[in-house]
Amino acid sequence: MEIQLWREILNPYELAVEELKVKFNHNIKEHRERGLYSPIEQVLGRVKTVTSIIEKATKKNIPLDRIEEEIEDIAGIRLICQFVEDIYAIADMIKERDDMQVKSVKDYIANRKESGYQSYHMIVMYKIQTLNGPKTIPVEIQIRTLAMNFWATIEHSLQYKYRENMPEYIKDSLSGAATAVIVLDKEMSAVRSEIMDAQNSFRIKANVVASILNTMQNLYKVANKRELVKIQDEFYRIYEQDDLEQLTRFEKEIDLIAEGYKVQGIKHALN
Ligand code: 0O2
Repeated sequence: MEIQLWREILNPYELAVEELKVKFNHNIKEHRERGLYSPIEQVLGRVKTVTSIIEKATKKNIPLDRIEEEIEDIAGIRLICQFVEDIYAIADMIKERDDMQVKSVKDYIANRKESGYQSYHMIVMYKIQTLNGPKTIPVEIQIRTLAMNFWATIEHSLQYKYRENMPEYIKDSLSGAATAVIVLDKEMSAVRSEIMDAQNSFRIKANVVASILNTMQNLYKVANKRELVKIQDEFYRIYEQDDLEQLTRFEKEIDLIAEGYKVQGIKHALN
């Protein structure tokens, strides 16, 4: 197939990946801005390379003119999370969305692959707009924990290196590592609520402090120096006490002062 034709075929998949990366990253941002825990930790996306598409088509006896109908992971999104529980929360969230329809699901966590591979796969149908009008295409969404992703990334590169001839001792150590991933994810799940609480209060505090500093910066342009020094001293005093409630109260107070000067800033959540 000519390169121009491949470009035409792959274009819609590139658009879908770009759009979905923006949407899922926005989902993380929305959670954090509201001070909520985000089940999605990181978003990755890729369009399968032409070589990899041809390899898969050859392996599965798919004629090149049937690629679009038969290969469902040309567009791929990977959602990485911290805990196994998050995987199912994300899957539920995806099922609820009306900008994509779930076509099929493969739960390689409940049914681990023989290789030791664990991940939750969804094929969703997603509509994009092209110069020729709307087009609905499949996108594979892989959802997995950081530990599962670490294992899959290493195993994938070893698979690539050894192809069908992976030495037994490497298979054994991968299998041992896969078991370690399960144990690690279980241990993490057991302390999930404590970890979530710690991360959340750290993020909330960071957001409040960022907002205070932003407002103080805006006040610098308009408020009188004596008032500014007073505000600054008060901020340091409260900051040193490490009391979130007091910091939040102080944030509201200087917001009111800034509002008086009409210089209230837009708040940005920190990641
Ligand atoms: P790439 O390079 O990631 O795109 P099949 O591909 O025939 O095994 P199918 O029906 O296409 O299976 O879908 P499945 O089983 O959901 O797997 C699709 C993708 O999941 C794979 O894409 C891999 O990304 C990942 N995957 C599946 N099994 C394994 C595994 O044992 N180890 C690792 N590391 N990844 C796996 P591609 O096209 O194989 O590769």
